[in-house]
Amino acid sequence: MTVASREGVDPVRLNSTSPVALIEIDNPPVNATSQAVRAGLLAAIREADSDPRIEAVVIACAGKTFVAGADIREFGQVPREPHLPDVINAIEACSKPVVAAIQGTALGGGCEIALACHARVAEPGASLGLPEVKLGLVPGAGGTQRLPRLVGLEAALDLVTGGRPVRAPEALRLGLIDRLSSGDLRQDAMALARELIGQPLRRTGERSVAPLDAETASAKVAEIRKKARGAEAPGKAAELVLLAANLPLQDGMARERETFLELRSSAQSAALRHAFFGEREVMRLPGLDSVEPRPIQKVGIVGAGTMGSGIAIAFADAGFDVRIVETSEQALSAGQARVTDVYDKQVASGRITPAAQDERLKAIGYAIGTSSLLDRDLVIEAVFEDLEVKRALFRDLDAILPPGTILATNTSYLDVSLIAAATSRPADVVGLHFFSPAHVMKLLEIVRTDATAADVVATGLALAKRLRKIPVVCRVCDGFVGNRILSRYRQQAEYLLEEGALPHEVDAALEAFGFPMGPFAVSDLAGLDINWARRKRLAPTRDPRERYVDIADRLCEAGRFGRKTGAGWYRYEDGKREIDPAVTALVEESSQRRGLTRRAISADEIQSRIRAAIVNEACKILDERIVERPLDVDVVMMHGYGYPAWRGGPLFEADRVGLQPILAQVKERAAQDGPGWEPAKGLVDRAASGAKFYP
Ligand code: T1G
Repeated sequence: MTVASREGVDPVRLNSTSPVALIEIDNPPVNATSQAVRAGLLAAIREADSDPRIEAVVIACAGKTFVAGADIREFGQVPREPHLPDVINAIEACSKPVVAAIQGTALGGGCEIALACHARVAEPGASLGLPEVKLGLVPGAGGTQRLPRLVGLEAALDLVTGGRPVRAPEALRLGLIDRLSSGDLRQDAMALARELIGQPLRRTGERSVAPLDAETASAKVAEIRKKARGAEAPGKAAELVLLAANLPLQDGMARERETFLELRSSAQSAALRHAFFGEREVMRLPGLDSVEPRPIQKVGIVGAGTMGSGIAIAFADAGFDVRIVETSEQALSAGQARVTDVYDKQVASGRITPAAQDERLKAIGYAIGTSSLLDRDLVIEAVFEDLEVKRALFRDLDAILPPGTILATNTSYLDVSLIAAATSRPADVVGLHFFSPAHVMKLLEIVRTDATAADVVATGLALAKRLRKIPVVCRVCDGFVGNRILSRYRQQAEYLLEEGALPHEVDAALEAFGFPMGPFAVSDLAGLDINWARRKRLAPTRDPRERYVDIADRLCEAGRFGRKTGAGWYRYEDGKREIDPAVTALVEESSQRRGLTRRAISADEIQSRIRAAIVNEACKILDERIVERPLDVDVVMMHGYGYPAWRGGPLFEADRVGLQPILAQVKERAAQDGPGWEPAKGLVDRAASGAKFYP
C-alpha cells in the first residue's frame, strides 16, 4: 500500500477528552507526515491549545508504528504548507503539556515531532532515530537542534551523522525519552500528561547545550567526513549539530532548513531515495504478483561450513525450523561451533538477549546424512563449489525427498540448470545465492532456470521478505549478476596493473570513488583461491585472443591466497595490510613479459575504466535478459558489492553522468583488450537514442 493518505479519510483525529486530549495520527502504513497529516496535526494542536476544557495533550499513532518520517514520496514535488518545522514549533509552543506515545519506529520527522513534545513515553521495543543522512539529507524539522538539547552534543553527533536508531531502553538512558511504557502505552502517556498539568513546561528548544572544545569538535567532524566515503550529508549534519551549542533554536533551525532544502535537491539524495524505494521495488517481479508461494517453515541445509552455518543462522533469526546435515561428526560439530560463536558474540555485544539466543539455538538441529531431511519443505545445499559434487548431491536428495520439496543451491557461479538436470524435479530447483556472511549480508540472488516453476520463484521472494533480505531474481549465466560484473572489473583492474598501476593505487582510487574496499583488498579478504579455481575451470574454453593476466595465478601458485595465508596482493603482519615489494616486483615483471612500458595512471583513469567495465557488462546482462530491469543490477551492485549507494548504482549514475563518455571508454578498451570487451548492444543503442535506464 502506498503511503499517500487514504481518500476521504482524515489522517489526524482530535479526541477532546478532558483533562487530557488525544491527537491520533492514522496514515497507514507508517504514519508518514504527508501534507494532510501536517495540516491535520497543526489544526488539532491549535484547537487543543485553545480549548479551555483541555489541560494536556497526548500525540499517538494508529497501527504498528509512530510517525516513521516525512513522506519521502513528496520530496520530488513542490513543498506544500504547512511545512513540518512550523507544525513542530506549534507543538512545542503549546501552552499545555504535550506527551508523545511511541510505538514501533519514531524516525526522521516522527522523532522530531517527539522531540518537540514536552515529554515522551515509549514501548520497550520501540526505537527512535534520525536516519535522514541515509537519504542524503539532514533532519529538516529541528532534529539537529533539539536532539543535542536532550542528549548532549556527542551522543547527538553519533545519532544524527550515523542515522542509527536507538532502542527505547538506550533512549531512556540518553534522556531522549522520559519513560518506558509498562503495558498500555496510551494510558501511560495519559498518566504522565496528567502529572505535568500545572507544572512548568519543559520545552526542549529552551534548553541549552554544553559546547565541545574546538579541537574535539573539528576532530569529530573530520572523522565523520572520512567515514562518509564521499557522501556529503553526514559532514553537513555534524556542522549543524555543533551549532546547537552556539545559536538560539530558531537561528539553528533556519540554518538547518537551508541545508535540508539544498540537499533535498542534490544528486546524492536523489540517488539514495532511488536506492530506498528500489530495494523494495525489486521484491515485486512483473508477472509474479498473483502467484502463490509455497508454504515454507522447515528448512534443511546440507553443509555446515562458513556458508551453511551462516544460512542456518539467517533462517533461525527469522523464526524457521532449521536442520543442518554434514557427512561427519567432526564437520558437524565444527559447524555447530560456528553457529554458537556467532550468537555468543551477539549476546556479548547486547545485540540479542540470552533468551533470544536460546530460542534461536533451539531452532537449529544437527544430523549426519541426508535421511533426516525427509520432513523439510526446502533443502539448501552449501557444499563444495564443484559441479559434479552438487549434481551428485541433488540426485541423492531427489531420490529421497517427497514431491514438492524445493531444492536450492547456494552456488556462486555454477550453472543451476545443470544441477537441476541431475534431478527428476527441475521445476522445483532454484538458486538461492547468499553472500558471506550469510546472516549479515542483505543481498540474495534468486537464480531461476528455464524450468524453475513460477511458484518456486515466488517462494524465493517470500523467503527473502521473511529473512529481511533484498532479493534480485536473475537467470543463469556464469556468475549470475554480481560475480559476473565483479569478474569483469577485476580483469580491467589487472590490466591497469600491467600498464603501470599498483594494487594499492587501484584500491585507493576505488575507495575514493566510494567503495568500502578496492578489488585487490576484497580479493585478499575472500581468498584468491576461489577465483583461481574458477579461472582453471574456464581455461579450456577461454578465447585465446582474450587479454589474460596471470599475476593472480602466480600469487596462488606461490600459496598466496590472501589474509588467510598471511599474504596475497598485500602482506599481512598482525592483521595489518601492507604493500608487499614482492608483489610490486611480480607486477613489474608481468609488464615486462607483456612488453608494456609502465606509466603513471591517474585515479580518474582508474575510476573511469572500472565504471565503463561495470556499465558495459551490466548492459550485456540486460541484453541477455538475465535480469528484467536496470534496477535489479543497481540493487545487486549496491547491496552485494559495495557500490556507493549515494551514487544510486552504476546504471542510475550512468543516466546522470551520460552514456557518451562511458561508451567512448568502452570502445577504447575494446580496441585494446580484445574479445569480451566489445560494447553491449543496449549501451550503443541507448547512447545513440539518448534513452535513459530510468526514464
Ligand atoms: N515515506 C514514504 N514511504 C515510506 C516511508 C516514508 N518515510 N517509510 C516507509 N515507506 C513505505 C515503503 O516504501 C513501503 O511502501 C511501506 O512504506 C512499508 O515500508 C523532515 C526529511 C519505517 C522502518 O527514512 O525505514 O523524515 O513498498 O517495507 O520493513 O527531517 O519503512 O509497501 O509501497 O520498509 O516494516 C525519514 C524510512 C524520512 C524511514 C518500516 N524516515 N522507512 O519498515 O516496512 S525523511 C525514514 C523505513 C524525514 C525530516 C526528514 C522503514 C520502516 P511499499 P517497509 P518495514
